[in-house]
Amino acid sequence: MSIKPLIILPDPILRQVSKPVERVDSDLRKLADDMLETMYDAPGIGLAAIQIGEPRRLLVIDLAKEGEEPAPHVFINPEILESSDQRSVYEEGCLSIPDYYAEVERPAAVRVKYLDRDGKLQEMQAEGLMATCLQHEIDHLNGVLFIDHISKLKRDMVVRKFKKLAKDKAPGKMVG
Ligand code: GNR
Ligand code: NI
Repeated sequence: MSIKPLIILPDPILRQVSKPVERVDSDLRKLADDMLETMYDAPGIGLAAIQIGEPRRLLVIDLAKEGEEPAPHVFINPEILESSDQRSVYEEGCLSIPDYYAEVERPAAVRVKYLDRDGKLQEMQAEGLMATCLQHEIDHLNGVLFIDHISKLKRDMVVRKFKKLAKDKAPGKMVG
């Protein structure tokens, strides 16, 4: 297992639409394990493959709190089958947009189908933080970020800040 570097805004990789997984084999399970290790190290509660530069429709989630038993979930080719009319608001963050948080309104509950790490078809009815996290991660598979759900004014501010940070860190950039 290994920890992979995270892709950070404004890297255009984050805007790629990920491709369906064709085969759930040991290579794919290795990628899922690397994603879990990278997520735990960050730390975060979810991670989409594109956040480590792999444009495949695969995401991992673990909502267990500190001190609890880990509860890793692997979702392959997830699809939202149904979304509730009821909405809920969560303060979201993203490992690809470090240290920025904003409230996002989304359907409060979703029903998803996906393949598990054994390639078996599964369905899950999710609510609360699991529903929010699944929607946040499935957005990543479609090149969508949580800042796409906030006001344009706030989004432009965040993107400008991260563009400046990336420029200041660019190789060849001198101090002063
Ligand atoms: O670690 C994460 N926390 C979080 C909090 C509220 C809503 C969504 C998330 S997902 C995020 C990790 C991440 O960037 N996943 O793509
Ligand atoms: Ni994210």
